Amino acid sequence: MIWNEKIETMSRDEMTDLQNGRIANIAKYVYERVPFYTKKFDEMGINPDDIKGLEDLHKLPFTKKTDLRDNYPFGLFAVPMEEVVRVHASSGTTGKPTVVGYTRDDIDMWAEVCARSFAMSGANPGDMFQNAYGYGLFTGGLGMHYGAEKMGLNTIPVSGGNTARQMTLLQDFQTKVMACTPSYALTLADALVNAGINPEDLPVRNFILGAEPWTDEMREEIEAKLHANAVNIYGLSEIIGPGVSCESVEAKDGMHIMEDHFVPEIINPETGEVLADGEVGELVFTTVTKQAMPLIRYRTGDLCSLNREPSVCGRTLVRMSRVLGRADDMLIIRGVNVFPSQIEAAMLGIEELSPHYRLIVTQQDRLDRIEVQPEVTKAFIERVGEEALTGGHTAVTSLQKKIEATLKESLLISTKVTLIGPGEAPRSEGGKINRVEDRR
Ligand code: DLL
Repeated sequence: MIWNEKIETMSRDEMTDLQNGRIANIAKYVYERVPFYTKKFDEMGINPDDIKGLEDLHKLPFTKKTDLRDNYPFGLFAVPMEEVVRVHASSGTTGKPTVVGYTRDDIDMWAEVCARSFAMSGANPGDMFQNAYGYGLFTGGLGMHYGAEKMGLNTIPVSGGNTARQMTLLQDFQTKVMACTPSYALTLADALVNAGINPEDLPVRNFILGAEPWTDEMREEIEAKLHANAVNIYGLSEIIGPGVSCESVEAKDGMHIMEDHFVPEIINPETGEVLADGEVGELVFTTVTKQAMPLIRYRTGDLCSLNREPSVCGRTLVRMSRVLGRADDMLIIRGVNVFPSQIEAAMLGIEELSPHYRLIVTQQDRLDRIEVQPEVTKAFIERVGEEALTGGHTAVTSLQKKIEATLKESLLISTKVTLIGPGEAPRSEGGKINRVEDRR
């Protein structure tokens, strides 16, 4: 089903008209209400009345994550605190968290874009829905929760982690739709098999996965293991949370951006120049309807491309590709740009490996070096024996060589590969996973 036919199948001309009006409004709104933008516009000599729409968007300043930190916690809010009904925050690894705020209308809009996402993922009103995104300051849990209730799903607010409980609910409540991170979907698949439960016997058929990068190869693995559809959902706290974009289950080919609320651009991350559809660059959003904390040309750090071709699902909303990496987790290994997702995609075809791995990044003589530690399958260990991994067994050495050759072919650089045993690589315990150990 399509949740909002009028918007989601709008012609390009109608969408452009809608966006033009909203861009003009938001430029005035932030200029009048947010001192940070008043100052920025004045410094750049921008008169908000001159901003008439999409064509003028490139004249506006970028907003960066550091601007949120500099105005911590509520300095970018455009409404008095009495109008703010919710705050969320995303935990950074260093420093203060990034704080975002919502008015009641913002919460309604968020529920709307999440309801559209559920429909895209194949959910229908009345379906049993198990929400395994974390509830709390993280936007995943509550964001999806409100969208699910808006659609009329039977919402189970189980939150993240506690795999034993997730499995009980999947069986006893007969869950049909489930949301979690893709890495947790894999944790769950393995746990089900270990508990002697065949996922095929469970009614769960739609997984709505996001909050971290993953690959098409990983989708195949998840779908095969769980006997279900897995669609990609994208979002970030600064823009709203989950529901910025989502794939349709019919196409599974790029995530439709809710562009009536979040106007996307792709830029060259070095020069800031706007790139054409199809070109890979940094994704930038202008929120055109948000009240509490609207952001102008917010630089997400996520690298992807845009596609305006109509989709087989009937939606006309522009699609973004998978996130290919983050501008800031790109590793430069002897002059070559490498993203962890490329390594993952290259290794997923190798039968002796599980989909789990760890990457260790070090620096020697000011050069990044990367050690790839893929985990072998149980079947492989049963064949070669427990000690083989450390003992220089020929099967191990030849597998190592095979992986090194595969990585060299896809990354164009040599990497060191060390095999690790089943269960040694990090697993998702419910939330986002971190596979890169940066020792620089
Ligand atoms: O992760 C919101 C979310 C919750 C999205 C649940 C989807 C599902 P943050 O914690 O602020 O918000 O992290 C945002 O996560 O800039 C991306 O780098 C990454 N990310 C989110 N979704 C995807 C995805 C939530 N589908 C940051 N693919 C973003 C790749 C994703 N990366």
